[in-house]
Amino acid sequence: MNSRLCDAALSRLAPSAILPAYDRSATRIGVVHFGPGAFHRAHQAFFIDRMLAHDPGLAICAVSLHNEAVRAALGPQDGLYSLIVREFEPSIRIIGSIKTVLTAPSATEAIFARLADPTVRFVSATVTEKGYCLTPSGDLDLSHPGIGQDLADPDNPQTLIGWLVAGLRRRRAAGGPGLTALSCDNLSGNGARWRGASLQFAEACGDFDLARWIEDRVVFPDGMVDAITPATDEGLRSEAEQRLGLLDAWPIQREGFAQWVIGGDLGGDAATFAQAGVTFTRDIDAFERAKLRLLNGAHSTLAYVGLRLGFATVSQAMADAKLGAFIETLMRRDIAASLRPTTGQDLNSYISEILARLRNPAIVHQLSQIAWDGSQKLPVRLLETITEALEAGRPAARLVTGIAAWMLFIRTRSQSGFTITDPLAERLNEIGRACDGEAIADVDRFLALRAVFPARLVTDAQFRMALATAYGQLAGPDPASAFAL
Ligand code: CS2
Repeated sequence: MNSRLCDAALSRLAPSAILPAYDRSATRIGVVHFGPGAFHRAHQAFFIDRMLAHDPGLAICAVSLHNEAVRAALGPQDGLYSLIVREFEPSIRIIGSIKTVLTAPSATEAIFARLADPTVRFVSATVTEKGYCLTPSGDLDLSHPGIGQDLADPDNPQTLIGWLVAGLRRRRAAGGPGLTALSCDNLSGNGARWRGASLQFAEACGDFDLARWIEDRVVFPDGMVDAITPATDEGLRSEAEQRLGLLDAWPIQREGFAQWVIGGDLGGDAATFAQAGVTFTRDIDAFERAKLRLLNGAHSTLAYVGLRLGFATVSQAMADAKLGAFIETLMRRDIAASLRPTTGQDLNSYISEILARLRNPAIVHQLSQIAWDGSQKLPVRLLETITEALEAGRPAARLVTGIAAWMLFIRTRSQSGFTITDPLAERLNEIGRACDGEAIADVDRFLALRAVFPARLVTDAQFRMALATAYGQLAGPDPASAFAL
């Protein structure tokens, strides 16, 4: 049995492993990150690992909001884990940027101390779309159970919004400086939405002075993040152990491509971020829209259509000639038409690059993983594009296919008793079980979901009919007829 990966064991690592290029004992925490899931550890923690060679004051205190799993895995490893980057020749790198892992329910005061610590310059988050507790219009959802709980008991927060505002309250009371909040989630205007929700929460608490302080002293730049990161499984654990010669309880894997674009300049930290490969732009909206609509819109369409056709992974679905061609046309025609490329953005090349990434057989990315949380993902990934297409008089038939496939996915899962992973799972199960296969009636049941479908779309006859047509084709004996070009 190999010994565990940890600081003391680094000297025993296999020579092929890339080690942190800095002295870990000299690093200091400068970032508090909420949500140290696989994507954070494959992406932001990787970029910060590169930064630490230039600025040892940017180590991460990772905070899990709900469960002990990450702390249980990385605590005995001094926060270390391995990252396998699947390029032509896979590489394995030890990531040392996470110095401490705390679990919110059992470490409240320790987390508040970090948030009030003046040497902490950044708070960041990877909590997925649902973690911001927003309404479809992007405001704080004051009816959200977690927000209600945090308003009732603000000193024991459960949500990202509750934690940040309570932490800033202590920071302000201690006379601390402002800080920068970096959202690393797939939301358009992710920084602005986090800022707006935080201000609304502080005001709902009646703490208007704090809200003004946040307005003046905390910056929330928007950011676009991208790296395809398949979930960790036992096969990856075995591969990591074989490559390292040590046991890593939670190795991470990702594709070779990784991109982090920030709207704004980060002041004195910009050079360190740029040195690590982070890019800055004054037109973050163009980068966010392109990524969320092209890559994530294709991902969600592939997930639900691919599962209907019996595929398990992204590359398997893309290898289907008809489906692969459909996705390429969807991207190059329907989604590209909704984008406004900025200076230096070459959409055709960007689309070709994304298609190659989706077709990469070395990346075993489960469609079932992408299919989670459809009620939170589809509005920003496909519904906004559809709305704009209808308003511009552009065709929307290909765009609605992914939505129709999601409806069929929910109906099939709910009627076969399989779990639906989605914040609206209870409501979706009710709808799915009520479906009887009559296309327009089934579609109308889903369109009644105001938390997903805006009135503008629900009242659009063309949208409704296109949905019903695609839904009927996908449910029928020849589902591929739904994506005949
Ligand atoms: C995926 C994303 O699971 C999903 O919803 O579409 O996690 C995707 O892999 C990342 O956004 C890629 O940057």
